[in-house]
Amino acid sequence: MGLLSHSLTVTMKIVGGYECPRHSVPYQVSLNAGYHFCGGSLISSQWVVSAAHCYKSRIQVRLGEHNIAVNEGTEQWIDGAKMIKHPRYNSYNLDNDIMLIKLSRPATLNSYVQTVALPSRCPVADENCMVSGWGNMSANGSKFSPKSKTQSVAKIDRARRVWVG
Ligand SMILES: [Ca+2]
Repeated sequence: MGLLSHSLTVTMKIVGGYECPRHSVPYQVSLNAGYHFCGGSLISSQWVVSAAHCYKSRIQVRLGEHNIAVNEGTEQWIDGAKMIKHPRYNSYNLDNDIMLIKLSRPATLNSYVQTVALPSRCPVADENCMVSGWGNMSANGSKFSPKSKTQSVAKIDRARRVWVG
């Protein structure tokens, strides 16, 4: 899960994406609980936006990652201090599937770790958007992710909903 070019978070998995140029999506973070389980986007030095269905009581935010399986020297691992689900999140239909994570200390912003701007407007139907994250590079999962960031292009399919997935 990542952020769109218009700064909209999506909940779908990245399938059939391609590997990003290293650190070309510096706001994309990995959420870790002993394993990678979701993505998120850094919106300020101390706040990450993710999806409410990714909620856990303990989350470590991993910033500056490209390959999440190896140490590349660019990572900042910061524990989440507060995980705040949207108060009207509905786990049945995923309405309001959004969560804020406050970091226990501010991230150091550099060329590997950057914030992304929040959207200034809502998306429209059929609008192209860029999705990033870590996921399978084929739909049936037979081609394993290199554990590196991938990105893909998707379309907004419902004009009144932020979530694509
Ligand atoms: Ca790494």
